[in-house]
Amino acid sequence: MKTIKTIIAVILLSISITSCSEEDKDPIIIDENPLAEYNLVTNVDANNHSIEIYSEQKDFTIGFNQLFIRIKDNDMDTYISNASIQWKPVMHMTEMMHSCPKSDVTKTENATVYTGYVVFQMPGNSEEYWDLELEYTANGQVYNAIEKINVKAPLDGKRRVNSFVGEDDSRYVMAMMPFQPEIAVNDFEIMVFKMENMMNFPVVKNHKIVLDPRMPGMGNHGSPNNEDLVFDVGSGLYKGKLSLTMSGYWKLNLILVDENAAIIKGETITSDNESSSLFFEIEF
Ligand SMILES: [Cu+2]
Repeated sequence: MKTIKTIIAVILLSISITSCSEEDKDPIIIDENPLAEYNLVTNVDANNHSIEIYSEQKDFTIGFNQLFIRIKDNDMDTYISNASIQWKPVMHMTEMMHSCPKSDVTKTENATVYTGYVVFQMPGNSEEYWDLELEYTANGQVYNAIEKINVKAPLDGKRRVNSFVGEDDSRYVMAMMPFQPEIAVNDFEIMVFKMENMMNFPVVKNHKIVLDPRMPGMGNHGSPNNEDLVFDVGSGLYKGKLSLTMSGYWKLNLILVDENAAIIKGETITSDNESSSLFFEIEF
């Protein structure tokens, strides 16, 4: 009887130890990758750090890229929190070097995760390539890193970015914000940047974007209830409504108009003119 009691006591004790240690495991779960649902697009090894860059997409792609960064201290085997990060993508072309539109890198709710966006206006090729320059401060020390990155054209070949010279002789970059098109009136957002010089691309404010979506494969018909895009100060985006009445290939014809109603780029669709020189494409 006594041995049975002892055995029961041992069993109970071991159960409580097990459940206790199970609870103790919880804090360790912090080590789970908070970016597991994103794609690791590059890992920069520098300064005994691994700088991991994640994207919503599979690769660095021309157009809008929302990116996430974590910096791992390889000695400590921990991720650095409260770093401040600056980045500069630079394309090395045969004739010149230039950057592209980008946001600042900001902190997220997770202290080890930083985020920002980059709008690549052209892909790399065998002779021309992109570098990502990083300067970051961690634990009071400034570090630099640089990594060659592979910026690709989208697999479906659809246009999500326009890089052009406007009627005002300025250079512009215009990117479509990623969205899931549906047979409905969709929220539609675009970012517009001016190429001030080779390295600076400030957001263009207070213009207007006229939207005329068409289906070239079906007599170039349009759709009702579209709304032209107007500038939203809070987000820095141009926001409007895109009406898609059926699935298939749509050409989203655009006209960029400045604050004085002067056309910067794009043409009206008529029976003689089937498309604008400024457009995005979707197929769904
Ligand atoms: Cu280039």
